[in-house]
Amino acid sequence: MKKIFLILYSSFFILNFSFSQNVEVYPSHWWVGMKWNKVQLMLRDNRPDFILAVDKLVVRSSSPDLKIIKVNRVENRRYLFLDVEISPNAKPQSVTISLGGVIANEWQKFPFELKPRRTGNGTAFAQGVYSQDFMYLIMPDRFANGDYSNDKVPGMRDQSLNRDSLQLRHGGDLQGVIDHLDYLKDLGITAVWLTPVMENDMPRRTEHGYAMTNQYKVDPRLGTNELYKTLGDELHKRGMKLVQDAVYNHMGSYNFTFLDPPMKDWVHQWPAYTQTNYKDQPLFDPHGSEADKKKMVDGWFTREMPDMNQSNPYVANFLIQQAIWSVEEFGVDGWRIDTYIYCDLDFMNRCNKALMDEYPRITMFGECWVTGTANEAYFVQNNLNSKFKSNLVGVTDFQWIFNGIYPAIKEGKNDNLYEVLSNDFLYKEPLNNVIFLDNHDITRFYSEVGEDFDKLKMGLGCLLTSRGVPEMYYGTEVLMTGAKGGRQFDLNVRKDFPGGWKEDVQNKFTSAGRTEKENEIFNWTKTIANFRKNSSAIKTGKLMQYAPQNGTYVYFRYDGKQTVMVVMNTGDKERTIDVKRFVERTNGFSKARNIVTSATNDLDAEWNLPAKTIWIMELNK
Ligand SMILES: [Ca+2]
Ligand SMILES: [Ca+2]
Repeated sequence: MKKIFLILYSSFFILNFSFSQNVEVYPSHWWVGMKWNKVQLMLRDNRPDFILAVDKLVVRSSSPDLKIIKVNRVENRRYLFLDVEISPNAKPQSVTISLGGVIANEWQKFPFELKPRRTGNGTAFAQGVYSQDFMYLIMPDRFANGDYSNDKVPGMRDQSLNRDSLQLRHGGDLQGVIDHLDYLKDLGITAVWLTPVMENDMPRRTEHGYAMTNQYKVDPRLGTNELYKTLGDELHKRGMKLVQDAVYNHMGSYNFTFLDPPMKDWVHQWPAYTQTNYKDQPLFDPHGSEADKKKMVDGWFTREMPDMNQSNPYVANFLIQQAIWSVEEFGVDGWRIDTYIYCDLDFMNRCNKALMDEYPRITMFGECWVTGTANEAYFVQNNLNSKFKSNLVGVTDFQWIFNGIYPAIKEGKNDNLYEVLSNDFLYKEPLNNVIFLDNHDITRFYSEVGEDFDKLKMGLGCLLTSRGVPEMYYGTEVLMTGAKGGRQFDLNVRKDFPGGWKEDVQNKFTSAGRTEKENEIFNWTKTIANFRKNSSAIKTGKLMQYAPQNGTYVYFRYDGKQTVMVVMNTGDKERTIDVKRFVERTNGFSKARNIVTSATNDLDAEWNLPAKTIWIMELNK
């Protein structure tokens, strides 16, 4: 029986040698030995007048290792969804899938590769991003231009290229990121998160990447799929990690699945354009209305960003498979998930689970821009007694920055930071919260604190010693400024990194190109980040904080091996602290060494803390 099958398959292959150029396949290939071995292939005939779902359609596979389980016809007959199953024992090979009607010469054939798994099998990649890491956020169009030949790509809708306007493209790319990985490593960075790199073939405002038009193809102005793979490899070579920015909630309105949808409910349809209410409360409010909840989840983010219908099983498979495919293809280590709270949360749990099943160490953190710790905890693994239980590993911790750091550092209100951290009992693992001073959507921290150098130093000191996964936005280490608001809205926080373009007069990637102050903040960051790299107490230890007193705030990071004491005076005047008050944690130690200046203080003394100062002290016997 087996032999006959083999003969049939091989003769079939020989008779039909040329492949159709017209069938697009998503995902384009898969791997042998994956847990996710039942794959739903989305096929599309890219010729306007041709259909794939012909009458009396027959679909064949050239290999018994890839079985066609089900052929799904959908409303749009130019599409087909094939459920295939890959044998657990399959060897890497190229399978030919053929589609045909009654007449033999009308067969359309395409190759489908079953590839060997990426080297390391999920150990050398998919490593997860944890509190041990220091993550750097880059908007690739604005960081460095490593390839001038891809600045404008013929045929793409946005043909702008003008660095004088923040609305237009600037030419930065993946090669520019690769060229500066050693700079980042030197700074102490261990993980790089890029705003989305997949194709955004939109007519305007394409700098941010959140309006994807093809989720499987790297934007040609940033590079190619191959170059993105190289970026992953180059990061791993340096012991660093790749974080991919996923957008599951929406896509760009020029996405091919919106211009030519497989079915009407691929996106959420409303009788008239309906925008989300941007309100997280209806999702957990016991008094909330279904109408508000529906508007929140199914309403569109903007007119240019149609809302994907994740309760449609075809959409769900498309998104989940794209996620797994990206990890294996590019060597992704962790995910940042955009607009998490606008997604179907049950779908998000399924998607996260599929990734965690395939890659046990992988992590994902969601953008949960909400106000209130309980609200934030709802969207992540938590200790709440709510009906819905999220399996999300981490969140972008907007409470830490907005309700904790801003009041503490801008106004000297340390109590606010103390209170925010005291609410950590709501999180299952607050160490997984991603903390930050700034990102691509909010005012740069240096501008937020009125370009007060001491306040920036305090902020960075806190960022690198508080609990959580610290994230730094590109350029903060060289005093980049930019405030959100006004006509430019978020564009002032998306300026170019000076030195990323060969025509730049200043090059702040080198110490010679930086001013004294810029070098001071760069070295401040580098010193603490590199201390942190070897500090078990900060990376994974516990936090103990003391109620702020007399304008000062003191917390400890500690484990069985190490104790680090962080002392802050956020006020305008020198303050005295009596260190004996902290005996619960200083017991057994006699000295404290400042990890930046190496100055040593006795622990049985009073310390005079200058105004606007943070001291990070390692305790010694
Ligand atoms: Ca370029
Ligand atoms: Ca939505």
